[in-house]
Amino acid sequence: MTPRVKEILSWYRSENPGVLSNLRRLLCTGNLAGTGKLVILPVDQGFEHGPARSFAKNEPAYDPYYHFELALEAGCNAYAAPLGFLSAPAADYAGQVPLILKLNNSDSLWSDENPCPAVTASVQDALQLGCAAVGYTIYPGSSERNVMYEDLREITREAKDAGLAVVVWAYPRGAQLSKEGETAIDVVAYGAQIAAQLGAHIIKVKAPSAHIEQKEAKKVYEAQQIPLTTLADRARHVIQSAFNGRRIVIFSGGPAKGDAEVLEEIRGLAAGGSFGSIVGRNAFQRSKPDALKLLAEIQQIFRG
Ligand code: FBP
Repeated sequence: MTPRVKEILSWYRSENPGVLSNLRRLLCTGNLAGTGKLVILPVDQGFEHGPARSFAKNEPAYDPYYHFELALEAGCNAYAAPLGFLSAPAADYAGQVPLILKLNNSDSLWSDENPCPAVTASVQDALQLGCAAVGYTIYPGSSERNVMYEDLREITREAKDAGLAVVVWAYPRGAQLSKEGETAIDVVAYGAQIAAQLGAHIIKVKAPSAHIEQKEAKKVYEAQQIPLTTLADRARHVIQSAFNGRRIVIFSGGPAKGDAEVLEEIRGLAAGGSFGSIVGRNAFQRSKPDALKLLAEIQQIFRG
């Protein structure tokens, strides 16, 4: 336990000892243990985007065992996946890396302007797998958002009763948001706020752009001259929007890109106070040696 981890846990003091222990597990595992930073491997893309789009670039990644090995060898704080990918090899890796079970998922075979993921696993599944946390995606901006918020309310209550931490993927999208608006600074910050209000312990958002989607918000951003020029400015604003930095906010890696681009983005996020990153495609769509090298560089940046 380091002073920084103690400080972070103090923001969650209203939670029970089970939840606090699991947050501590997440913060005190892997190469970044004790720093207050997290690098998590998420592998739900097989479900979300389909197997070929996800794994054909690096064929070993079709194998659910591969991702446990990758998370362990890379010294990640945790590994997040849907029920099938987690449970297939889970017995062979019991207790070796903190797990986050994604409790809902969408597929790409049906495109819906207003998506609503299916609930694909339960808190009971997470307990049986020995998970540290459950994960849940909300799509603020979808006409179905209230279904997700209300399901999450129930899941959060159940997870916390069982002593599990709650990680929320806050991904605004829906008919009334433009494509650019999905990552607009005002929208990403709003998504982070909603996730915090819904009881998330860890909030995962996409890296925000400088675009402002909502007219009423734009007036305030301009009047208050909220700095948005650099990625660091924007990351700082998103983190401020999640209870003034009293919630762990991490940023997703996005589609696969070159090392230099990934690292530049991570530097910007780290400079803005990001608590870390959740890096999927930019990890498992590279050969394992390349992924290990990149993840080590990412961890080095967050370590400072
Ligand atoms: P990546 O690093 O691959 O972007 O993974 C993060 C993630 O949140 C995954 O958990 C999820 O499958 C994916 O992004 C969703 O991406 P999109 O919303 O673009 O379909």
